[in-house]
Amino acid sequence: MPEFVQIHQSNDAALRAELAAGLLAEPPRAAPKFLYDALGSRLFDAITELAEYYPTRTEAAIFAAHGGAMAQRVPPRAVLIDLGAGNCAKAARLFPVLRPGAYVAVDISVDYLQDAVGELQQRHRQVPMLGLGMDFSARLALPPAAADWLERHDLASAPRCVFYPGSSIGNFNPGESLALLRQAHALCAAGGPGGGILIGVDRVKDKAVLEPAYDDALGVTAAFNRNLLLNVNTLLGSDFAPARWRHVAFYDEAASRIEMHLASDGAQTVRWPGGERHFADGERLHTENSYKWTPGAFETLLREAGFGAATHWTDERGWFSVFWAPAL
Ligand code: AVI
Repeated sequence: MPEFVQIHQSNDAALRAELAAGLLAEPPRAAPKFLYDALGSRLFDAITELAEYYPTRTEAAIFAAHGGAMAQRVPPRAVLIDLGAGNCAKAARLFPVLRPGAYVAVDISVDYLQDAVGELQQRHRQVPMLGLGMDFSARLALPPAAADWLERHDLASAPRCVFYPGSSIGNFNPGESLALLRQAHALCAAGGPGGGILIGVDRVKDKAVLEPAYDDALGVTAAFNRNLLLNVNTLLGSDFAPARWRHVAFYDEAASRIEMHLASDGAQTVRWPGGERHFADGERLHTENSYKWTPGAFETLLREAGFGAATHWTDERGWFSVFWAPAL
């Protein structure tokens, strides 16, 4: 049977304070984590099916084509630590090639993990599995309950493979990415020799490919972006009217990032208990960045984080890369 541990979640008051501070900031912003309520997560799943959104299927093709080569780097019987595991589908597909000795699925809430880890456990009964609910974007480290779980399964000194697919690292700015990778390195280095990180990274490419991926013809990404306003209304008690906000997504070449915003359609005032903000016509609320990397710049970042020389696999168009970097 899998075990589940939930580390404390931000309470409602803290989330409300964070949201209000963002809405009152110059320029106004809301963190991308607010895109992912139940409907937002389903809309994101729909995005991954869109013709324009190439990252998910490109990464899946890289894993399918090069899984065997990856398995030669990732030590067998490693503790596979899956960051942002969700439905655990990506790790599940790699189980037959990576043959992990244990599986730790990490996501913001164990509620997202219960069913998927339960099902995976049915298929791999001999592999100890732990579902860990925690906000690893705030701090990535194994909580004492997870360290105890490893001890109890005699896995405290097994090599650790941090698995971070999906190019989610791109939703952090370079400084935050470095901090997260340093923590990932410390996590691997605390296990047995041979561990490292297996991470999916979206690459710098032509604007003509990047921009439609974040502004699709069906308007699914627009709905995903606007749904953040409904989630904010629920959490903060605000009165955003999603129909009065336009989805804006563009590639900033100098910063190597897609920016997602919501632009006010007409002048309007948004109110919530204890606060309000006036938005001028066209004024933007910044909701997400998605950084794109060159392989060289990402290798340098991995080095700075403490990892050894990286290897990466890519698709034939060179649009996406999966990196393996040993912890040394
Ligand atoms: C989750 N993350 C990697 C997605 C991305 O591509 O940055 C989120 C997303 N935003 C709009 N479309 C997809």
